[in-house]
Amino acid sequence: MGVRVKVAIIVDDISRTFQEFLLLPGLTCKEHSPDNVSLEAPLKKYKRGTDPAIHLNIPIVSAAMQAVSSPELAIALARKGGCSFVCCSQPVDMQAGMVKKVKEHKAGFVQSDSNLPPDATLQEALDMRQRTGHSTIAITADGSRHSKLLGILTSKDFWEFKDDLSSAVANHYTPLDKLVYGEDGISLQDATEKLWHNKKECLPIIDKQGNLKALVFRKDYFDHKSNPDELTDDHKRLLVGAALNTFDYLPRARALLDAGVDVLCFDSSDGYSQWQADAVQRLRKEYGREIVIGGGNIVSADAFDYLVQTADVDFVKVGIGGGSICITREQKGIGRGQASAVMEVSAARDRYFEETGIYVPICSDGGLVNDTHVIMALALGADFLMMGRYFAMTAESPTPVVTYRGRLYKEYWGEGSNRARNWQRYKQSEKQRLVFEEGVDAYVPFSGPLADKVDVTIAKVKSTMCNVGALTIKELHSKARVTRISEMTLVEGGTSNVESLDRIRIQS
Ligand code: MZP
Repeated sequence: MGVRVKVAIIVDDISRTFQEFLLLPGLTCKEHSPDNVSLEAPLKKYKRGTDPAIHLNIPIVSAAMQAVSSPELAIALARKGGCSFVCCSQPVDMQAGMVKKVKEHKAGFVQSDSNLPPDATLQEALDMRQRTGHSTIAITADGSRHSKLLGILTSKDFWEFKDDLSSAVANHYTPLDKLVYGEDGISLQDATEKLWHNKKECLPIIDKQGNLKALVFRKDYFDHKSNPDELTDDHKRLLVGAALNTFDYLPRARALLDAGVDVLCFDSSDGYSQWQADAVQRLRKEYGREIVIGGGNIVSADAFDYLVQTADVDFVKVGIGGGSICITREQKGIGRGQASAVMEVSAARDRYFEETGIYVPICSDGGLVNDTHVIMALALGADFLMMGRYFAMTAESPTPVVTYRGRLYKEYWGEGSNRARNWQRYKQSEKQRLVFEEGVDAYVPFSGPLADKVDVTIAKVKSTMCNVGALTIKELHSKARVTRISEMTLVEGGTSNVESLDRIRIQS
């Protein structure tokens, strides 16, 4: 007679991905126009009947990865209404420095990066213009960005084909006494008023000693006006997040909070752990409930309950093994299809809300291959989304653009790859030696400026929400009806029985 042994529980569910679903249209009423859609998403748990203390204006955040969230990308994304998470796979001071850079970015106040001393030649000015693409050059006493401002040289001050290019810029620039300028401490609103009243393109800001502090440009005002979703704190500084690990989280959190970080989030490929619960509780003891701490990553309802009830996190990140550069599932046989994970965890979130009146937002992290996945992740219950590859492709990610066979690419590597050497996140032994990799080192096609890409994604999300008949993400959650699709439905959804013009053009 055989001995009955307990075997693994087989979860009665197939692990599903976003690709396997399609949304069905709901009734679109006259008020369902993209202009009326709000994509606000909570970033911190909140009680029924209250507003979240902090929210995103668009439901998109960038991944805490070396190849993704640079300060430049964080600035560009916050200006669109989202938020970046600066990676913790770097020394504490470097990470805090990146956060500081974002917080110090004063929308509208630009640090002058084109400066020359008065004895520089017009040729040097021309070379600088070509190099930087900026036609406004500050002429300062020693040619550095913060020394005494003598005047401004713009393309209106000399004629490239008529003037002697070997002559000094001192003979051409508009001196300070003929310029309209602002004093250090002036508000952006007052600076803009000054530009407008005086019909100027650029307003230099100087301190009491006459040293150049910043420049304010008319074009930036227009740019600002065209970014109505800009995500700022109470002091009008851009919002930024940063990642923590469960090892040096105390000194790291201290440095990040000192630098002005708005949101903290544990970055772990498996967040269903006592390490994470201990770390969150320790941080709560130190800094209280006010600070925002996200937990994860998890893929099941029990893990959600644990992180929310035992660890006391403010939001939960969902996703294991679905990231584009991730080989965790191949290497360790652990993870879950991203759609299944999001559906189960969002059901747990809703149940928790019913029982306690506390809403804990969830973030779907990784594996979003295109804009339809963005829409599907939201429809299946995510409050907001974290993406790596999507942002690594943009001009603002920290890696250089490279060409390969005539096409433009950017480098993108996983935090669990040898290259990232993020020992804490993927720590496999006490010796902290990376025994095997969980991420790959790769190239992704270059997709241009972040703003253009995000605009298209947001336009598609809003348009689809109108098709469903939803004006908010919450409404999308409750109204979305999805159907599972067959392989043939997928084929039918592409072009069929036509020759695409692109193909014809390539062949001819
Ligand atoms: P994706 O948007 O490129 O598909 O996925 C980004 C997400 O993959 C990150 O936010 C993170 O959760 C996860 N990630 C980062 N590094 C690795 C790895 O090396 C990884 N395995 O899985």
